[in-house]
Amino acid sequence: MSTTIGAGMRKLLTFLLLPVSLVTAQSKQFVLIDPADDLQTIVNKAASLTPSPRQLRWQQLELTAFFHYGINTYTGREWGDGKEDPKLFNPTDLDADQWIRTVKAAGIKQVIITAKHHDGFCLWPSEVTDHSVESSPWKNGKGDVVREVANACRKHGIGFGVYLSPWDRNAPMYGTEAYNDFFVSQLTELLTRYGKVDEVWFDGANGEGPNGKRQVYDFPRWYRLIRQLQPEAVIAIMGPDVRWVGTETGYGRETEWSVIPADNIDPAAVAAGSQQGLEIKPMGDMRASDLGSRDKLKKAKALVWYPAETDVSIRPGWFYHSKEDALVKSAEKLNDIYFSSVGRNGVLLLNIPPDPRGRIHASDSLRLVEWSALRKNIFDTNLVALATSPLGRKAIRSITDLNDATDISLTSGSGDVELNFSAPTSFSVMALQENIRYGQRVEVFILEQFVQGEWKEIIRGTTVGYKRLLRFPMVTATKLRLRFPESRGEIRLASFGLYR
Ligand code: FUL
Repeated sequence: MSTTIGAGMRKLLTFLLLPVSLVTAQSKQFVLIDPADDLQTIVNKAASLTPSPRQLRWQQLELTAFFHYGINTYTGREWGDGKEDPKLFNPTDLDADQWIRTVKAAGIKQVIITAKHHDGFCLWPSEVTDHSVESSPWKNGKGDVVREVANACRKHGIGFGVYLSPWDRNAPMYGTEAYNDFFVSQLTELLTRYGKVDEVWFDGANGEGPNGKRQVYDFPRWYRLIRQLQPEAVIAIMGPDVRWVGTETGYGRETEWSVIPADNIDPAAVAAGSQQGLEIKPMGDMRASDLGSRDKLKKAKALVWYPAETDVSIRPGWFYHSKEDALVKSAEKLNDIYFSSVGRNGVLLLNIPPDPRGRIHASDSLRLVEWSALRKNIFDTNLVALATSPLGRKAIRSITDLNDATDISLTSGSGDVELNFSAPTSFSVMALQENIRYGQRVEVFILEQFVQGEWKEIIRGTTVGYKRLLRFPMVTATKLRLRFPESRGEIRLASFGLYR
């Protein structure tokens, strides 16, 4: 957003000088659908949307972690009622550096700490409540978990995010307008005390507070504050940048579009230029099995770039309970989740809850180490890099160089990627990536092998987006082709991997 001219002046200039189509073209995260648009026009509009820089950075992380930690860690509950004695919070050996070292070794690039869960207990010494670490025996009330996590993130080059629960079962003013001010104060503390914040996570839970009242959350005000104080932070999942995938299983949709309809983009605001960046949470049915097919686009009023985050816990619960030590997900299960989240055009948000000592328990860290070894083993050698192709060496390099900004351009129907191996080559995993800086376009892809004079299908799928991973029974082939029979325009293929 321009800061060199006043908002009123900018509105006026935009309104006078630019037709609506140009106004929307400035911001590529959303576009209005005109009732007169035919399907092809709508599809072209969908194909033209791209992530904002903050959304792109976030998508490239692929693996992120949640740390659910707080008073519940000491009561054995999942949802506290806000009446817990802060004195219960007493980690004996809190080591945030160990949390970050553990997740970093597993390839995780960003973490989110539950600075405040629904029970209202703050892991940092908030100025606006005593219900915090300040009233706990830990470090004689002088501790700050949020700071320790932020510092460890900075030291290890890991992104840092905060979860601040809008629902607060402790705050006495919850359910009144004063709570929105209280929430703004807490958010301001989190966004100004700890350096760069990369993600702010708002949950949708909106239960009753201590006085039995429900709160009307002032989300627009909170978004404005975040944009002002931490403009590079993505706001998830009750926010404009990142959408909840719709389940807490770790499994995203096989067909996962990052461009989906939104019902609440205000055409008047867009035309007036006052809605240039997306500063509202797109509304619509975000839990349906199909969000972004042509059928859905046809009925849309507006389209937005609104990618999916897939959250799941490594344990049955979100918080640590010792009785769940034997129920930590296996490396194979985590890998299946990886293929079904990151491998389905999502970002995985894996919860790893610290234990009452204030450390990641060995049961969890062992599984993380095993899972990461499993991934390294699978993705060690990209066989595509060993093949020749009529497209040439340079093209093969572009799609195997691990750089998602280098790509090859293909058109639907005629732009096949043919590969020839000098000897029969076996593989059972395929990885594809679109260069989403140009948008998401692939609607159907098919991998085929040439056997006895004929092309025979190995595997097919629908969307690719930032990343698509597929596993299938081992195939041995010397001649292959990857086809894209349906797409929403030019395809920018950033990577093509085949692995054993
Ligand atoms: C939910 C919360 O109610 C859970 O406790 C957890 O924090 C999860 C990530 O979001 O809605």
